[in-house]
Amino acid sequence: MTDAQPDLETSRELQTDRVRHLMALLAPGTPIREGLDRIVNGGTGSLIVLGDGPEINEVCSGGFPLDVRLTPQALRELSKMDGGLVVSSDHERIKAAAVHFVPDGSLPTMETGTRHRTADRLSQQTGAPVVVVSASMSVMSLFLNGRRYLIERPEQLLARANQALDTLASYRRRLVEEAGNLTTLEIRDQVQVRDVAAVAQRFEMWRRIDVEVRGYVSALGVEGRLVQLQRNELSLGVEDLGRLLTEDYRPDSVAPGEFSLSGLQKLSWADLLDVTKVADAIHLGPAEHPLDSPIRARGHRQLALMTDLSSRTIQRVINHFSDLQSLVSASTSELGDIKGVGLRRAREIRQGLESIFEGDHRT
Ligand code: 3AT
Ligand code: 3AT
Ligand code: MN
Repeated sequence: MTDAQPDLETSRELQTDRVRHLMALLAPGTPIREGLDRIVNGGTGSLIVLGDGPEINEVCSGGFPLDVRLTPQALRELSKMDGGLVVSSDHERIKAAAVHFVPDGSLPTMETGTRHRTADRLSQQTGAPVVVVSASMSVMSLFLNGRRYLIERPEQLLARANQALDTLASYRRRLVEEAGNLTTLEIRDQVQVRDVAAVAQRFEMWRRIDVEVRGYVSALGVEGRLVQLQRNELSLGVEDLGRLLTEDYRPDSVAPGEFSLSGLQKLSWADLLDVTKVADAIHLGPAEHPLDSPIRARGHRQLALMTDLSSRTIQRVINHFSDLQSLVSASTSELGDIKGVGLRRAREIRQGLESIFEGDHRT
């Protein structure tokens, strides 16, 4: 698997999305998770297919068909029998118990115990997720498409979530710092492609850790509240920053809405650390725009930071000027003459712009 193959990359992304979704369905607070915890604590094991239908029936032999509501108690009691359980795809009903599964024995698996080998092959053959509680090791695993994912205990997840939160906080600080630098350069009209790329780079680094933190939040279920609150705190304003950056620096040749930072998502971590590759991925360079070529903001970010204007009014003002520099040199009456702006808003804009030029700016 190399990073140069976009198809693999996408399918890997999709798979992680699916795993993340499943981990949320198996998170603390759900009936199925409470049942799994009971099985672990009781020292018995279990083999549970999450999904029913013809492709599952094909690999079932023996057992007892049922159709009972999935409760933690039922899950534990029915797991005491030899064999496995079939659970409906929505995790609401138990459809069969004490089933002996007979998936294709030629499917490859690295597992050793018969329960785990069966689960691995079952998931490969049917595409359905399969959950195993190991009686001998007291751990829970999720099998999906030939891979095994550990279903971690909340305390393990929390430790890693807290580390990720620390990283998120320091990435946020760096992002705010870079955005502040950019503001300074915008005021002096000294922005180069590399400065915009540096903010974009920091934005993407922040976003990646944020995805990780959100994964922990969903896998933690009811135990994830505090992590969620801290995450929300650390995300304040960041999405806005990403949007404003693209509105400010979208090349004229690209239609609004067609320019975004999402091109950065396919970069490997190593490439993301390379500003040239970052500029390239969002089409700021280097073919047409070498890193040190000058570039001007339209003014979206400064207007949004310095004033309380609606984005519609900001767009009107920006449509009127070619870039931030010509906006800055406009007089109050010139601003007030723009349709839909008026004198009061024009004063607000002037004051906002003057405040950044006096250096007392927020970032
Ligand atoms: P016990 O009376 O519990 O010993 P059982 O027929 O109820 O026997 P289990 O389903 O409890 O059997 O399985 C017990 C172990 O037998 C689990 C596994 O290590 C071994 N085993 C079961 N099926 C196979 C197989 N097809 N090949 C090798 N080992 C197997
Ligand atoms: P443990 O870690 O011991 O729980 P294991 O992978 O070592 O799991 P075992 O061979 O010890 O698995 O088998 C344990 C039980 O798993 C025995 C039986 O109740 C269940 N099991 C094994 N193979 C199947 C199968 N093909 N279908 C349904 N249940 C199975
Ligand atoms: Mn075993």
